[in-house]
Parts: sequence; C-alpha cells; structure tokens
Amino acid sequence: MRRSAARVLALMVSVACAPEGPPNIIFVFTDDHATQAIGAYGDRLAGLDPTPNIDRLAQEGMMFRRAFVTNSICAPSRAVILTGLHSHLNGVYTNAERFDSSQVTFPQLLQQAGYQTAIVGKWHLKSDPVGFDYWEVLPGQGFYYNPDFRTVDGTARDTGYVTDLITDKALAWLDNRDPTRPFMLMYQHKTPHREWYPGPDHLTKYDDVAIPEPATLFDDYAGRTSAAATQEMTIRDHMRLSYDLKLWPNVLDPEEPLIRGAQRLRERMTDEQLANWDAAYGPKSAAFNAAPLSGDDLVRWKYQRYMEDYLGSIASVDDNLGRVLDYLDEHGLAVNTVVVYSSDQGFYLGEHGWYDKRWMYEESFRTPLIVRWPGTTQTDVENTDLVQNLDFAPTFLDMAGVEPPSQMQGRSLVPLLEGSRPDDWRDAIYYQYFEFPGVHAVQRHYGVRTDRYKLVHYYLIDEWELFDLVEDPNEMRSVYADTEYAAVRADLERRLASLREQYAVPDEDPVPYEPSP
Ligand code: SGN
Ligand code: CA
Repeated sequence: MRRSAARVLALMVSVACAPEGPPNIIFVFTDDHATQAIGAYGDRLAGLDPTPNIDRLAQEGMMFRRAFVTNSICAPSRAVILTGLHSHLNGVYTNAERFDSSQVTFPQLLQQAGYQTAIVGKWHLKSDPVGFDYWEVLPGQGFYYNPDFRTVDGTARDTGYVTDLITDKALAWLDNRDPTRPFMLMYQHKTPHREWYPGPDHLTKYDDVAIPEPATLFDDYAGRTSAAATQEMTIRDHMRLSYDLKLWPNVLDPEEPLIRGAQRLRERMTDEQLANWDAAYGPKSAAFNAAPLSGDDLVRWKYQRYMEDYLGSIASVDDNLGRVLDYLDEHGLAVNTVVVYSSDQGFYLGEHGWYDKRWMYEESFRTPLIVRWPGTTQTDVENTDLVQNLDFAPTFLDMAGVEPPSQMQGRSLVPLLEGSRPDDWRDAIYYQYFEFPGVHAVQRHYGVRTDRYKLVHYYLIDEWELFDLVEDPNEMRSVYADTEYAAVRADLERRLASLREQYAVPDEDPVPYEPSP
C-alpha cells in the first residue's frame, strides 16, 4: 500500500476546521470491479499496484472487507441501491426489467431535503432517471470509445474514451453547481465491463507483466452441484478470441459469432484512435496468430490477455478518480465531502476458470466498499461486519440527516463508519439471483451467508451447497451432505427461512421460469 503521510496530515488538519452542515456525497461506482483488482484489498494482484488512487481512499477512510450484493448483476444491483429494497420488491430481478421510477429512491429524498443531485455515466435501468437535478447517462451498456450520452434533451455522441468523458462531465457539473447547497453526485463508470477496452493511455500498460494466476484457474467443478459445471462463462470455452481478447484478424476461430462486437467498436473509433489501437494490438495479434496455442496453454494465454485488458481499463478508472480527488482538494471540498467507492458487484478474474459474475460464490457476491468521510471515519481502518448494497440508500440518507423511510430493508452504515458496531448488527445476509435462462447459463439460486458458512439452494433443480469458508475459502467442496455439518446445516436452514420471511420473499418466483426452447 502506498502511503503519503503528508496527505493524511493535510486531511487531519483540514478536519480540525471542518465546516458545519450536511456533507456532500460522491458515489463513485464502477461496473464489475472485483476486489481482487484493488490494491488495498491485498489480494493476489495487489503487487501490480493496479489502483493507487482507490488505495489512497482506503488509507484515508474505511474499507469494508465483507460488503456483499443481494443479486450479483448490473441493473438489479442499481435498483437495490436506489430503493434500499431487495429485487423481489423493487421489480428489477434481472437485466431485462424496466425500473419503475415512481418508487421512493434516496436521490429523490435527498433532493427534497435540499441537496443538489446529479448522475453522470452508466445507469442501465431503461426508464429515465428521476430525482436528479441533472442527469447525463449512457444508453444501455454504452460504448467505450465515442459513446452516446442521453440527457433530457435527447441523445448525442461524444468523442473520446468513456471513462475520461464521464469524469469531464462530472467535474463540469461540480463547477456549475450552487456552492451554497450540499450535493450528491453519482459518478458511475462503464469500465471495467466486458469487453474490457482500455483507454488510449493504457493499451500496453500490462503487456510485459506476468499476471499471477488464481489457484482455481483449472477448477473441474467436482464437489459442487451440477450448476457449477453447466454454466457458460469459462475462459477456456466461452471467452472469445476476437470479441473478448481483441485478436484481429482471428485465425483460430473464424466462425466466432461475436466478431461483430469488435467490429462495432472499431467502426466507432476515429482514425487516430484506430491507428493508436492497431499500433498497440496489431503486434500482439500477429504474434499470437503466428504461433497459436491450444489446451491449457491457451487458457493461460487467454487469462493473461484478459487481465491485461481488465487491469488496463481499471487504470483509467483509477486515473480519473485521481482527477476527482484532486478537484476536491483544490476546491476545498475534500473535508466536507464523503467519497464512497463501490461497484455493482464483484467479478471472476479467472477464479473457478471464469469471467463474469452472478453467483453467490465469494468473488461475485462480494463488492468493493471504501468510504472516506473526514472527521467521521478513522483513516486506514478495515471493517469486517456483514454489509450489503441494500444498506447504501439508508446510509446516504442518514449521512444527510434524513430519516430513511421505514419500508427500506437495509440499515444505515453510519454507526459502523463512526467506529461503533451496534449490538444487534446482523449476523446473516440473504442473496437471490433470478436471471436463468440467460446469458452465461447460471442457475437461479438463493442462500444465506454468515461469518463462517454459506448455504445455497439452486431451487429450479433442487440442489444444495454448503461451504465452510474457514476450511475452504475457495468454495471447492460442498459439505452439505457431510454428517459432521448436520447441526450447522440445520441452523443455516433456519436462518434462511427466517431471512426469507423478514424480507418478504414470495414462495413463487416473481419472474416465471420459462425454459429456453
Ligand atoms: C453482456 C455481456 C455479458 C454480461 C452481461 C451483463 N456480454 O451481455 O458477459 O454478463 O452483459 O452485464 S457482452 O457480449 O455484452 O460483453 S451487466 O453488467 O450488464 O450485468
Ligand atoms: Ca456489472
């Protein structure tokens, strides 16, 4: 971890003369950013120093090690964050539903309380944003290069790299706001979503780096339910050489259906961007095409290439976060602005041989959460309580001194941020994933996680998994049928039933199961 004593000292001095009044809030939100790829979390990629600015936030604030989502996929996570309600109550179960914007959301309540509110970047909820004085969002998933942006006035294409453009817009909004009132800005990136296009400054950043492999890269899915074996998200069989890994032209797999994706992005680029791109990627493609690999060697190569692009795209998030932090410093705003870093969920960076998310296994269930709140959070502290994205809405409201509405199912994290854990803090959390059938073929499942154990039910096929996270942190061997765990299992079953009752989970799925033809 890089540490700047001078910076911490400057912050402490400024805290001593912190202004009164409700804090500003900047919610920095990325798409698919795994904690494994954040230096401060100290995972296997930390040695590559992938995120110096995010690490700076962690040094100056509180980092949550056990922050989880309720449903590990994009649009559902966003709907949970806005409403403080589980998917079965906010109506966004999968990426397919349109967000019903007549629901109560935290931005609306902050706006009513006198906050200036804005969202810039990825939105992904189909309906127009409500509760924002200003919004400028990517339609759908958005594009990496020369993306379109949608505002109340319509849609227009911009020139540049998406992460840089979103930051330009966020800073422009900050420049033009009313300085006499507090603000809440949702600054939300597309990066590092598949297919992980790095920005122009980072196209070759990781080319000559040997990126450490996860221990489970060659997982054979034994010891778990059939769900783990029947998914479609392996680096080996489902990651495409051209679409995902940018080989051009792709000699190994000319039938690859997704080649159009790469083509689509190339068509959007300016001549200059394309020349820059081809100068970086052309030699890599030529080298691979000249000596194509196969079998495990190909898996290893694909993993390296995937990580080069994933980490390269994160470099742009981190650089741009640096711009925002500098802006706050330069404008005297750092001291009264809470900066929160999070992502819509985690991601597989080769663990279990996978990319993508969706599962209740740790890598995608977990999400990064770092909060710097000068004068409230201590610096450089870690929290290990069980928290969820369900808690974000009540937390933001509580920070602003607004009482969270009673229907919100999450709980304010403010006491934890202040360093005091309420005696009745939860000791178990609930999860449910609905998008099956769907891309990547991950079975529907729900489950409960406690400090040490996790019980998961793949309910359409009625198969169960139980993990002891102390004995088996990589979740390679379910002990569901192990008699030694009978008491643990009975206890988890009780907790699961009680959480389903507490959160009013219906017995029947709200999205009917329709097998694909
Ligand atoms: C796209 C991706 C999938 C990804 C979903 C959901 N394919 O369909 O890999 O799981 O989005 O992502 S791609 O061909 O577009 O790359 S999410 O972040 O929106 O939930
Ligand atoms: Ca996502």
